[in-house]
Amino acid sequence: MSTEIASMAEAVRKAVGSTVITDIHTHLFPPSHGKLLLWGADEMLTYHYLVAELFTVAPPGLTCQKFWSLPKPKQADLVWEHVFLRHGALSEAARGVITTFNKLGLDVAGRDLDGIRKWFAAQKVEDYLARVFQTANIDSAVMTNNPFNPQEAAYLNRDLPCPDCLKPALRIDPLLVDFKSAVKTMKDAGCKVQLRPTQKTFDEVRRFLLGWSEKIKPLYFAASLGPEFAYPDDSLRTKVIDQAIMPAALEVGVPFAMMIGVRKAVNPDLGDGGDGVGVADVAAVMHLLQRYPAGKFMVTMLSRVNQHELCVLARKFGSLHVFGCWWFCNDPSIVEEMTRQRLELLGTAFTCQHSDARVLDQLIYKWAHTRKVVAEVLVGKYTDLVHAGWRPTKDEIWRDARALFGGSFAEFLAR
Ligand code: HDL
Ligand code: ZN
Repeated sequence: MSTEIASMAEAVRKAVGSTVITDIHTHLFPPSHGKLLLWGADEMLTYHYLVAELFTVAPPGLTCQKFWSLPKPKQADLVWEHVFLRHGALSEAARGVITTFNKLGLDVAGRDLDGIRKWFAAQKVEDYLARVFQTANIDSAVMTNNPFNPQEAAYLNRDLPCPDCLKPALRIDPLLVDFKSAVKTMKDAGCKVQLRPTQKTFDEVRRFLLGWSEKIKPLYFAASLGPEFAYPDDSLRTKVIDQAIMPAALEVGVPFAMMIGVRKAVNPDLGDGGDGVGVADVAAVMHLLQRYPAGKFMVTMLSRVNQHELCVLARKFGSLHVFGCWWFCNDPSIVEEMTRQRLELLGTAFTCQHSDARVLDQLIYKWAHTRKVVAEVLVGKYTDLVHAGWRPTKDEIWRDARALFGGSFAEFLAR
């Protein structure tokens, strides 16, 4: 028996370690979108997770204001000095930078940041992107394409080249959390919308969504929502969902992806790093699933507290696809807990992770760390099965590994 277990465990670690990954939510951009695509040592070191960490250990004289006034390499120097050298790269975001440098073959032990910078400076972004995808073994990564961001919209309207490994998603937060700014954007785009929520306005919002869907062919519509998100209620948000977003999503035939539980700007001085987390109400998702039986929904939630209830809901509705260990959940201790819980409640009918990478190079560490955790959870599950007489074949192990890393998502989209 122990030989069987050992051989199964080896097969699982190999399959999870080598399966190709589909990364279903990132903040990456094509190289043709210029500086929107972040990459390299200084971008990694100034990832907003690490900036927030810097200010947990920063010396008294270093204020956020002073930090933001510095050029990026100087910001990166401060993170490297205070988070890495003086306090140890023990956090997930810090350890991730080390993993990435290591897997790129850089001299981590030497701690020569300038030498590492020189290596990155010698990379050509198009080739480097391909190298990162190959190193992480990712077939494609879904972007976050936000037509309400003027800079992004300008690039998107130029139909610039985009490598096939980057797939579009239409990001629509302002429609739900800042309708006034959304109306301005849509008006500037020629839509006959007004702040007063008339049927004409909702029809124009739907036309805006259909127009962008025709242009970029998104895999899904996406929005991040606060812990207070409720549906249905008598808010404008419910009307926008019912009169515009869901009719457009159903007409285009794409899921509506909701990332729920972010408490925006709890400390605005930290910029993107200033967001927090709150426990949300899974019933809002339940009501959407009940209201739209023909709809498809992808949901990830930010609070650890919400995970079990979300999994139970996904057992009740095949139209709900649970994905990722989002943001503050993307830490090995919670990834392990969530993956174990999801396997126990959903089998392989979920997507175990998304990288949320904002910096291209992060793909390498976010997936290396996830593979390691998920492999050990799966070894445990298969061990229980082997002890009970079930003999998973190597093909079945590879099938199940792929399912968790994008296969189930592809099946969900195709259903
Ligand atoms: O709203 C989102 O898509 C979040 O993922 C935010 O971008 C967040 O800042 C983040 O980067 N999380 O990892
Ligand atoms: Zn994100």
